Amino acid sequence: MSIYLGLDSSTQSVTATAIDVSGDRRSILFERTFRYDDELPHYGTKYGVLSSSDPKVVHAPPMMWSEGLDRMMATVVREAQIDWSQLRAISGSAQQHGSVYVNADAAPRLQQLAPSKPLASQLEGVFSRKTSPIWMDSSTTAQCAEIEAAVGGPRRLAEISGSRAFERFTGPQIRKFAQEDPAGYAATDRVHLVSSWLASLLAGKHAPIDPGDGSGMNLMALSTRQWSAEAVRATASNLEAKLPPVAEAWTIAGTLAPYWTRTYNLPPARIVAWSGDNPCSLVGTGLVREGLVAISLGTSDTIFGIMPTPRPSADGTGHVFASPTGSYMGMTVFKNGSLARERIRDEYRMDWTAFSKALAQTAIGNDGKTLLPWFDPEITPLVLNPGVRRHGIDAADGPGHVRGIVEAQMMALALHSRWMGVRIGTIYATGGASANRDMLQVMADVFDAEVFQLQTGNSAALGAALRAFHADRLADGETISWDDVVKGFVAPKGDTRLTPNRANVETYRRLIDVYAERERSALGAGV
Ligand code: XUL
Repeated sequence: MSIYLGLDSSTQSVTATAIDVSGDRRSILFERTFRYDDELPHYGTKYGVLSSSDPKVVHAPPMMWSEGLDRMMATVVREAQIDWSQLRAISGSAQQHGSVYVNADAAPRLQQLAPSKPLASQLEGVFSRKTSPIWMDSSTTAQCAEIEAAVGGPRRLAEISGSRAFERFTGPQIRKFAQEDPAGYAATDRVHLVSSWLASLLAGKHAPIDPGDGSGMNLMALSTRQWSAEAVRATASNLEAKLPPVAEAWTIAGTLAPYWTRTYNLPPARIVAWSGDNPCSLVGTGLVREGLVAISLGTSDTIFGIMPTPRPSADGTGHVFASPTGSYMGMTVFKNGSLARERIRDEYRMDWTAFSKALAQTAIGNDGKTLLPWFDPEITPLVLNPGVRRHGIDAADGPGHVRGIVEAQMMALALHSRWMGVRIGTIYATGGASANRDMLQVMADVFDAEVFQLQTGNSAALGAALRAFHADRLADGETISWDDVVKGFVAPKGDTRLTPNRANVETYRRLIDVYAERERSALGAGV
């Protein structure tokens, strides 16, 4: 038996997936998720984030993520009936862009974590910024403009880093911190991403950032997969010294530190660099070749696929990220994902069954009625002042809203992934809401593509476990292809296939132009 553990610290929850790879026998041994709000209520988060009076400011406590990791390791060891002596490597995935600011005490504290004391109490005082801005934050428009101006404009920044400046990206967030709290910035010895911080806790020393998650910072040069001196200079003074090194996703960051081996009776497994949730999902959905795309329906809705050569989006919509397979990925991200679906479900007092029923009862195309689903500030397209715009849908019409939100989300996904220049014929659906086949039928019809459900909705945690396996084999001096890494884990089941319905495809071909026009006119009116 060779056991690999993948962890995913997402916006709302933590997931663990343990896999066994023994020759051709490959299986998922264990999967477990808990929500931060339920498991660690003392942090006072709602949906994993702290409330704020300004909807543009969205932070979460870095201590909660740290304690969440500890709590998940305890849960895994307690609940999984697994021979943990066979654990060979651990890797992880985390929500992207969120940053963790620590002072010079962090390095010695990481090294000296004592098994006899709770982890959180041993981290008291190491965070030089008490709360961490996360990907849902959109409060850095001024800093985005300053950084773009300093490097020669948005196109230039996209050429360097794969994306124009985005409010949630780490560089603009670091700049804002340096401007608003110069003393806190000066006291910061290291700026980690959520991913590299959690890897550091496991390894008991500062871990590197991988190029996949590094691409979400507006600081890394895609061409070299190293920090871009130009972008770093444009962001904040003395930043180079505060950034961990960038190292490929298969880097061994260390071995499981004594805190973990002694507290949980685990072997000194290899700790593989962590990455972002989307790069990990790329592996966990088996998108290791060009031509397929995945759509993840989670807190954020994302669409992504492999891109062998980086082609940044000319209109500034999407991102090119380095992929943990060593290649590149194109991606577009929407903020109004599952929380927007849940708002409609809750507002009209439904459960998911009633939500699906409402979808089934309403006419395809909603008789031309649409809504623009901007409950919260939106990333794609950029909407800073939120508000749902309804076209013909009555405020009391629950089923109309259900169809309205699902169609809006699917049309926005289709519209804003055109920049990738890929004819999408097959989609792998993942994330919590991918369990809902009625929603996936709308996806198939809007995209005119076949849609498959994967074996697990937890593709980020599975991707992390598969990356741990890949890195472990490389560290042993073996060569292993990515096709071989994902074999047996990610093949979608044939009986989950949904195919587009001709008549519906025609309806959406017309409606998407109407939707695009309504979106354009809302944007033109100022949002
Ligand atoms: C990616 C993004 C989100 C988060 C969610 O750019 O902002 O998908 O990674 O966890």
